[in-house]
Amino acid sequence: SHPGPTKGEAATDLLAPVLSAHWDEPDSYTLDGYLRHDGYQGLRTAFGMPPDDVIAYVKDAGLRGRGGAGFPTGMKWQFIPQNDGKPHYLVVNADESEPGTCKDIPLLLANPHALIEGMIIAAYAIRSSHAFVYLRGEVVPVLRRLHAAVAEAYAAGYLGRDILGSGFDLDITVHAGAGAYICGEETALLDSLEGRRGQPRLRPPFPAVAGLYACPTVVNNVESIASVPAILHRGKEWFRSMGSEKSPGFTLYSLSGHVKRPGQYEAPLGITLRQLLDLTGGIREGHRLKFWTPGGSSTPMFTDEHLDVPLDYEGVAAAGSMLGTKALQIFDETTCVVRAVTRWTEFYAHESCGKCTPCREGTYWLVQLLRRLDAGQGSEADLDKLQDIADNINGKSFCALGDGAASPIFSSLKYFRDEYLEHLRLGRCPFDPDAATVFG
Ligand code: L3W
Ligand code: SF4
Repeated sequence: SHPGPTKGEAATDLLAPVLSAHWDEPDSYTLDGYLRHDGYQGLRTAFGMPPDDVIAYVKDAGLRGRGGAGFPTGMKWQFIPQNDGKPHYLVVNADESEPGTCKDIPLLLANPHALIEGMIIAAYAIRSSHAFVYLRGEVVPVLRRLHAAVAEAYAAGYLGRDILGSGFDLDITVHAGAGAYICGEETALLDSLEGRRGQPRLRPPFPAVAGLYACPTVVNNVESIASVPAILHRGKEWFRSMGSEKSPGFTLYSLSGHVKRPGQYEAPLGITLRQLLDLTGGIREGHRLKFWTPGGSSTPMFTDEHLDVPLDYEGVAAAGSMLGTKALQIFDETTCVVRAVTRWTEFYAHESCGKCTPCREGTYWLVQLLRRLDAGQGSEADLDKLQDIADNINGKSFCALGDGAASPIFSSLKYFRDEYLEHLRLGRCPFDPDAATVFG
């Protein structure tokens, strides 16, 4: 089974189910199930256009990367040099591991052919004949499902030689990673795919210039690529009729935590948390919102002041955070913010690849300080030390993992400094009186 978009009693007209429209059908993941709902029609449209026109079309539609950075997808494709005599590669980043992020895995389980169709269109556009999916290795059921869907696509003539009589050839290789968060960073992913230890490379050169096997490579998130077939089939005007000028279209918002009906909610960009809470039935009974993340733990946290922030790239940035992966983790007033930040920081310290000093050493020391504070030990000077260490990681690390690790420190000190002090005043966690021995 897979989580479908749960419809609330009210406000369902705010939803825009496209990728998730048929997830509740038992065969949604099969080729037959996909074909029943216009599957592979976007590909037929694309094959009727020269590759450069497909790139221009996706660029005009305004699709932006759904993996965290929001970079324009068509522009990324356009960076691939033409007539350079080198192989070009398309690599799909399916290494979903950002805390709270849980959209690509259900999408792959329920609708793998949307990804495969999008990959064929993207590969055709950038003139690539070999595409890869780099999948998070722990999710074995997804690996099996993806292998089965790729096999179905080969058998039906959507992959392999002379696809649909177009003269275009494409092979897809599905690769399972070994479970490292850093391999979701695009250049570490490429190193890992080449068989090396996954650590970020210096950029530039960006993958578009020198990526997989030093050849021009497009790396896109699962949801970005899976969104392409609907754009080709239903039109860029349809896509632009949702969202805003700079952030058009639909997207998957993943709500988790203290909400009545957690799950995937597909809606136009720019919906607010207040509206999404209407759809989820709200915060669990008898409780109220305390803090939340707009796009995973790497994006600065928000509070109940931010319920009406438009959840698009510009709106969230203007309010001081990032849309990121649209992983909305919702915490009510029973949650200790110091404990939550400690857990996230333990994750970053564990996943730090060790290549650069600010992140490798800094995340370790953040964890030591946070565990002590969580147990009500230490002193107020430790809060300044937290800020100082985070300052020395942020913007001074080799890749975005370091910035991500610093972000919950900054935002928790900004909004919840008093809660840290309350731990020190009581000599224990105010939310968990029995946990005074967490440290040591
Ligand atoms: C050619 C240029 N290409 C930029 C390409 C670049 C990349 C894309 C975006 O980090 C964020 C991070 C996490 N010529 C180019 C160019 N590109 N300039 O554009 O690049 P960038 O550097 O803005 O971001 P990024 O390195 O892709 C991604 C945040 O996402 N994040 C992480 C989420 C984790 C997951 C997951 O687990 N699935 O997505 C959450 O917020 O912190 O800021 O392709 O090559 N001049
Ligand atoms: Fe590795 Fe962290 Fe440096 Fe990124 S910031 S290269 S994860 S040590």
